[in-house]
Amino acid sequence: MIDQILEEIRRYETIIIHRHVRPDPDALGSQGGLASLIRDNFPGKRVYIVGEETEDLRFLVRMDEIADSAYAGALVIVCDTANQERVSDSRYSCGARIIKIDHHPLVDSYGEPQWVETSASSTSEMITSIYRNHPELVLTGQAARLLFAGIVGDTGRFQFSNVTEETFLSAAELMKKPFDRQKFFDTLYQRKLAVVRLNGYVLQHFTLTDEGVGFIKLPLDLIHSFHLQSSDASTLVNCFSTTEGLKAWVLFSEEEGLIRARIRSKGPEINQLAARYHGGGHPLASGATVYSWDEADGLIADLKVLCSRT
Ligand SMILES: [Mn+2]
Repeated sequence: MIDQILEEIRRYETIIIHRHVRPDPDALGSQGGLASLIRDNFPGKRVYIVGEETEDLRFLVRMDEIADSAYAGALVIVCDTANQERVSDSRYSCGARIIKIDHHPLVDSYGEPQWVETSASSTSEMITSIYRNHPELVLTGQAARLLFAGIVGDTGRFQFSNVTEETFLSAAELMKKPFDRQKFFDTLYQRKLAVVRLNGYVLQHFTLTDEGVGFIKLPLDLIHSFHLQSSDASTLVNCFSTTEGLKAWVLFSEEEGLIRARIRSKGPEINQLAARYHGGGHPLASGATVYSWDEADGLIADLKVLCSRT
């Protein structure tokens, strides 16, 4: 599959790389890392990365602004995005061909070829494997930093169950390249004071049920009282994950007109449940959307049923 993808990359002059909306380090790391890998090994090709930026992760990589006309005859590669709805920048379908590179369970078939490896910790680990299979390729410190960021992000610093021997071998390979790892970690995990205060609120106020379900509801007015946006709350999803007796948990943060549910688990598989609430994701880490606090209570009730079975 890797050779097939390299072959396609060789065939196109313009390559535009997309990833999912509300990007995380793996989305940006796989997107930016792949772009670097192509630019550094196939000089002369036009390689662009597109999608909305988020303030917190701008330090990783910046996006390109391109005209619609750039898509004419272009190869589009979509990284880390299971379904087409979640692709950032709807122009992804305007190229000559789409390739999907992803590690989420296959929910939406798009692209040809589709390279999907659910056993990979991250899409960044998959991109790293291109280099590991072709050590003759140039991999710069900047590319290594992005791919390392993606692996670190999706594995919670190498502690989640998605970590395999391949994950460490990939990270070891990336660490051979020159980038400032300490500065990277310091910047990635630095938080605004207001977020640290909200973290304190969540720790004080989350509920733990007898079934082992943890949840916290963050209405918009509460988030605003901390001078934060709903998206700022997303970084707090794991802040009470070490609580004894916790099996699965959800952080609800309200936005204009909807409530985002970030669901995590230590055992019970929660992606089917997320799919019933307009979402999806991995067996132990998913996202969903509900449209009222009543619906949020429904999700919690379903999660309790799931947890009482295990
Ligand atoms: Mn990912």
